[in-house]
Amino acid sequence: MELSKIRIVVDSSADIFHFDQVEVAVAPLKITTQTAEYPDTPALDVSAMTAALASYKGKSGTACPSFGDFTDAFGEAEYIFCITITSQLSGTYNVAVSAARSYEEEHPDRRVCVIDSRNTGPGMRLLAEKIVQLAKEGLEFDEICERVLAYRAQTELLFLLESLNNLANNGRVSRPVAALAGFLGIRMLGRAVQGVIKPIAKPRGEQKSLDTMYARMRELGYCGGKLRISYCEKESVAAGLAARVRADFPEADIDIYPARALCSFYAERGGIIAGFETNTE
Ligand code: X90
Repeated sequence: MELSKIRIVVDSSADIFHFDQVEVAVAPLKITTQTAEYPDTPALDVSAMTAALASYKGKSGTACPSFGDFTDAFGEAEYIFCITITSQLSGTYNVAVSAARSYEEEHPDRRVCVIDSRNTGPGMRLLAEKIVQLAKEGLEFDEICERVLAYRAQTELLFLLESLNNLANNGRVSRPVAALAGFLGIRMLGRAVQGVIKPIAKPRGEQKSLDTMYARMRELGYCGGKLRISYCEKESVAAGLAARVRADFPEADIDIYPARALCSFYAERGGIIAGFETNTE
């Protein structure tokens, strides 16, 4: 397909606001406290939000984008690929699907393919990059939809978190799971499985945690393919994972970047999220 006919629409948990060759539009999630609201847009100072939340004692939560946020993001585009955060943990996917239906009804000549990423952040970025690649290879709209779902099954998402407070307070992990982390340097290493958070280890200390994380990547089939790592505040943690990968795969395609508001809120300070390809050189 011609790249100029495509628009990629993501919710803000993808940490993407711009791509070089393809139009991108973003439906923002929101972070809310009893005293402030932070729309997850490029204008938001995410570090300031993280700092403000660290000293805030009241309730905080998040809200998915509205129907109108998605139709605004669809704009006037002819062919839309819309990638959302896992439908198991957020209402975003359902909102996107209903916005897509009404968009297609209103414009019978236009198409929207809504993809439930079954994860978030770097996992969504991998899917977006794949869409661009397939379009460049000349595939048609329906083929791209199919192939991107097949690709999703060849990717994995692991995350290493220092605190699970915000996930637990908002019911995205259970209390017993949350209680595992946060004491005496214990972290949670988790994996996205069928769109939900599955704890897989509770390593202690940064270096050991990163060793465990990389070992798990290898077990899941990572062998030098793409790796995308987002981090909240501590870039050194992401760099530590990348260094382990580079020791075995010096040529690996790795990208490291700060998470925007939604992923920063849940990953919390010191958290990293890694999306990677499995079984591809
Ligand atoms: O609709 C909403 O309010 C958004 C809710 C999002 C809840 C979960 C976000 C998790 C972000 C934590 C590590 C990666 C989890 C992978 C999911 C399967 C970051």
